[in-house]
Amino acid sequence: MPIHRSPDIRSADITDERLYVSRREFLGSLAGAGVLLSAGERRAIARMLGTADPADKLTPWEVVTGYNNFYEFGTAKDDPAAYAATLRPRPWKVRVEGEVARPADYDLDAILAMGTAEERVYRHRCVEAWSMVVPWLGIPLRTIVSRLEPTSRAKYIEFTTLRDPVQMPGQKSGILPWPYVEGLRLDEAMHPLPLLVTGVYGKPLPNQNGAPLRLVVPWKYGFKGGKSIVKIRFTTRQPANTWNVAAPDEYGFYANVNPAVDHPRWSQARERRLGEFYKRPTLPFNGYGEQVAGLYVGMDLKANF
Ligand SMILES: Nc1nc2c(c(=O)[nH]1)N[C@H]1C(S)=C(S)[C@@H](COP(=O)(O)O)O[C@H]1N2
Ligand SMILES: [Mo]
Repeated sequence: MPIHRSPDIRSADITDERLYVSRREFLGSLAGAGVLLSAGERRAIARMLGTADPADKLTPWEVVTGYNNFYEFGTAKDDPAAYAATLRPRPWKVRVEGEVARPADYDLDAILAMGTAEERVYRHRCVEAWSMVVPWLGIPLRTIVSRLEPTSRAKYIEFTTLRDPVQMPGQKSGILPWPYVEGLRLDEAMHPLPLLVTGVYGKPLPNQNGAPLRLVVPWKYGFKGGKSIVKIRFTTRQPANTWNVAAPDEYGFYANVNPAVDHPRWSQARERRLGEFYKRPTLPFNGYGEQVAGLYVGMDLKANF
């Protein structure tokens, strides 16, 4: 099969747009021109759609889908891939409630119809000091939040994972209080970066990665990315997020990636990119500081860890 070269993409055309380019439009325009992309070219395009550092290489599919935290299916990294087949991601409903003009039980498809899915390559950094680079596919969270119309009293959003010990046998253990809950400040949720993720590597989200809908907030530790979301609640008060409830000295609400704030039991200054041998320095806000530091002006990030 002949390999067609992709058209020249001038970086000047891309830079400003890089957070906003729709993958469907962009890749669609290439496909329409009969262009087949090499893996390298696909990586180059994916980089333009979100990753800050051009040296980032995508973490292989096998690792992204085989090395997971999802305690509803066990605490070992290979448990979710081995056991998450019991999760039934369809049909799926998402309850929207609290300080919002459009509270309802929405069919997943109604939520997905509120926005356009885009592919963005994001660094993903676990508090356990491993990291990956992942081509997530998802709808910008702020698009969906805007469509739901938070009231003027809404200051935070709480995201709740499914609770069903039949589908999620790990919930029979008391390792964490169930269901898993995460939260964001409303202005964090309205930032262009967070995605409500529905897929990865151009495919529907595997169960172990949080099918059918999960959060990804690239400047925060991985635990903020709640999986298999069934409820979105708008609140006036800061939500109690699961890891903060379980171990308040170790995990805060903000969880901004911060090499200057150590976890009580280990340093957060360096990380191992999965597949690499040498650790690399961890970047403030996971490398997204230019885009997000403004959200935290005047806050003590050591106290608000
Ligand atoms: N419901 C739920 N969501 C969760 C978790 C979990 O145990 N349960 N683990 C979190 C943690 S600690 C990380 S690092 C990421 C891992 O996401 P990934 O498997 O897609 O890499 O999911 C987060 N979301
Ligand atoms: Mo994590």
